Amino acid sequence: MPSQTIQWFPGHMAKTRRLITENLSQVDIVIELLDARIPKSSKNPEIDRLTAGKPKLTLLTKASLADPAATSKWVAAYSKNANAKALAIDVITGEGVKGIAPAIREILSEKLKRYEMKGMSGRKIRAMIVGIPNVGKSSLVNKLGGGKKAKVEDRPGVTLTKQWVTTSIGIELLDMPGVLWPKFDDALIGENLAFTGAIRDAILDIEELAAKLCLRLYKNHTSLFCARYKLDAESLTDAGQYDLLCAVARKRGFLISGGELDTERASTIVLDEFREGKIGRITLELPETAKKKPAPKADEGADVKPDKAQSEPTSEESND
Ligand SMILES: Nc1nc2c(ncn2[C@@H]2O[C@H](COP(=O)(O)OP(=O)(O)OP(=O)(O)O)[C@@H](O)[C@H]2O)c(=O)[nH]1
Ligand SMILES: [Mg+2]
Repeated sequence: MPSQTIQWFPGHMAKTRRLITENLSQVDIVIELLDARIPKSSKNPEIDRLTAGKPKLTLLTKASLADPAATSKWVAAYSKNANAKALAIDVITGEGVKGIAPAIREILSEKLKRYEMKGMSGRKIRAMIVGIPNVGKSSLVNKLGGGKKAKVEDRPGVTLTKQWVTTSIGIELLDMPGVLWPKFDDALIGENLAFTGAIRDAILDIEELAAKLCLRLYKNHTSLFCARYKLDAESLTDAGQYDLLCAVARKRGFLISGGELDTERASTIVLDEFREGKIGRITLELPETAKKKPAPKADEGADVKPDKAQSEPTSEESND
């Protein structure tokens, strides 16, 4: 899978861009969901452009799968000024969900005061939920809407059109299809989106993707990765990405007829277990910090761009 050639932009995403633009005037606020494991890579630059000027709440979702210390740093990074508020949430554990309505009311406080002065204090707030595919938009709508009103599945591209859902917290939510953008600045963004399940697996080379993930995990989350697959970290220091995938297959006893390693099965296992949080609570990228890592060797499937501008968020540091 040469990551630059991932085809992630099916036709319905262009339609979603139009849906966002067409419905923006009907909402008071945009709620942008980012995946807490990849808060930089899951931030669609087109969403900022399409929703510019609207009040926004950023939610880092699936927080139970991410490293809590990294999530705190990202919440701070995305809450830099009064108009930009961020919260970490998880709809499965319920973490942070109760904070959403107060955060929305705080962001809209001036507008709500004006409504009150006009005797319109009962007016419902309308919020548009946007984000990349599979980030948890419909799950959040169901959580706040108190029922299974929107379809949820663990694959990208489930919601195909807009849907209004009423909640008991005085906020009407507009669930939207997920949207990616046509060109990634950095191949790592495409990989991160594929690792976390935002891009359909059917269009990816699963073995190459899983091998890349093994290398990322071995390098940056060594103890979690090696503990999960009972690998000896010391003996793998020179291993390439495919060697690591083979090591997983060997340890798990995944063989096909003739005694060959079943790396396809190992790939599915590694990707599934990463996505389910079974390897550990792992965040794949961190906001910019003063600390820099040394440049990786050119053939290592580099995780880190050490010479990126200070203002840009960095890739991960070890946070095992
Ligand atoms: N662990 C965890 N899983 C979540 C969370 N939110 C959503 N999920 C899971 O993520 C998968 C996708 O959830 P959806 O709500 O369908 O995502 P979506 O953003 O609506 O996806 P599209 O409609 O395809 O764009 C489902 O398997 C959910 O159970 C969360 O906070 N924590
Ligand atoms: Mg959906």
